[in-house]
Amino acid sequence: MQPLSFPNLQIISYSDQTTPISDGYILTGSNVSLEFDQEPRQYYRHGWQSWSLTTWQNPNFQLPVQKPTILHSLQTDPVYAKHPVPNGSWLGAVELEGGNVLLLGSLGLDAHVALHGQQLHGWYEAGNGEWFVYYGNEQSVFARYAELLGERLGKAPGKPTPRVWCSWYSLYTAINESLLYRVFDELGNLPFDVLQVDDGWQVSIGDWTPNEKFPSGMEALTAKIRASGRTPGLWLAPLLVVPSSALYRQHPNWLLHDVDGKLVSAGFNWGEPLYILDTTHPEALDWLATLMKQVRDWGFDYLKLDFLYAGALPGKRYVDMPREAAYRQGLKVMREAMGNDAYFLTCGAPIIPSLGLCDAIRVGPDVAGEWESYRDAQLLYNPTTPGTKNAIRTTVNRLWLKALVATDPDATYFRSQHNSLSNEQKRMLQNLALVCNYKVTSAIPQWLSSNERENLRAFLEVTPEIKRTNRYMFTLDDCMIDFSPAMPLPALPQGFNVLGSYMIGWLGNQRWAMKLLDKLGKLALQKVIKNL
Ligand code: 9PG
Repeated sequence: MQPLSFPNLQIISYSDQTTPISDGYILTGSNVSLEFDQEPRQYYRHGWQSWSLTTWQNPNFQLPVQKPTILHSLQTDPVYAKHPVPNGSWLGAVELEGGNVLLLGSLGLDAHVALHGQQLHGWYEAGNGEWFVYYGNEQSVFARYAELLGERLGKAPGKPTPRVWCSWYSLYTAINESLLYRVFDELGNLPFDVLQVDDGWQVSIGDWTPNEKFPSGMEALTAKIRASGRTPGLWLAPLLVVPSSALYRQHPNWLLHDVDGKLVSAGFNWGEPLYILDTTHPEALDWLATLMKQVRDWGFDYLKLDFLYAGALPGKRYVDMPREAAYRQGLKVMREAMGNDAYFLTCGAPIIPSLGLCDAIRVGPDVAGEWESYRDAQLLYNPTTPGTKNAIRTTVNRLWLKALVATDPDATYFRSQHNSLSNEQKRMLQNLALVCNYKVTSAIPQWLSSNERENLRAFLEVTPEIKRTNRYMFTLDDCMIDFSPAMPLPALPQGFNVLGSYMIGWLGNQRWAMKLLDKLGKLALQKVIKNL
């Protein structure tokens, strides 16, 4: 037990060791606590991976367990998905009287923080570790934490962030060679640096070779992109393996199992359960390195590696090591194999363990052409599913990471076709991309009015001066912007919604229902792209 003193605040800390540093303290211990003598006004919870909820919340509010549970390992840290008190990955913070913030942040991996009344409690899942404690103005507290993380884990080299066209948010998995070639032509001289091909090109999740929709192969695709003066980009989910893949049949021993010898599930998507490569298995690591070299040889210099959380799920690994250390080892092997000259975006990635090994991290859930889905927000109470409000909320609450790595807020929309966002909501998303200085869009020129196309061009060309005025407000040059409309969490299900929540939650856990949803999504998509 040890008193820690900050201007206007006395706290009691419990740890193995306490070391004062210039503007805070470093604690050491596998279990540490900070006790303060007042009710916190707000609690900052930090989500585990890109898509997981990051928000300030009422400390007395216990968020309902998000549904469906079949997606817990895909959307949250499944170990803590049902944790009974407010909690978050690696760090936690409280806003106290007067508005200053007290932060407890781990400086290592495999750490978690929870709030118990007037106490922040932090623990490492395996062994000992260091923690940073600081109290003061919110922006400086997070800035100092970022600095220390950078010293421990490394920073991105700070390459200029490219302006990216990505196929996902318009064409989804319905991409094919001729359609993409047509869209690339239509993009004309819009100032994009990267044309990134997303999910839909591969034979299967695990079999990363071009499918029948890309008969000319991947080198023809990169040649087409290069001919337009842009850099080719590619999406892969290299750590996932689905049962229908050849990889699953050929190398069952590379997959991550639990202590009972059962396969560890990374959730459910593409109508199939998701399994995981064990990133401590030497053969799996070799395979990953070969894959990275292969995609570089095809000519892709911008890589979006997705669903990376899978590598850090709990399991019994080939080499016994903490789960996030195992992930980081896999990430390092992939980074080295692709080379530092590739622009590397991690997605669905555990945040802190990815630092220092990539150029950019997606820091929020997927956007969608809809602000908030009634089903997902009101019935499933799921703040991680695709939706523009969810994406803005989590991204804005993670902007402190900008000091360490490029923060990808996901795509922006310009179209009114196939989109229900208001102009104001679209602008909020565009402004967030300017704040992040990370511009991605899936705009299909054929779907844009001439006005919308000009808005897109202007967006790609501007680099306004950004100032943060408070937690949710910024100025872009002289223009004031406010992200607070995206912050409120959904209301708790009440009345009829309680029954709806139960039913939809149950349905969401049925594999047949998820498969059906996948099929229906594909049908709807065919209609949308029919006229392209
Ligand atoms: C391709 C997409 C895009 C997108 C990624 C990722 O089931 N889920 O909750 C779920 C969340 C995100 C997601 C897919 C499923 O999207 O973020 O940009 O690349 O994969 O499949």
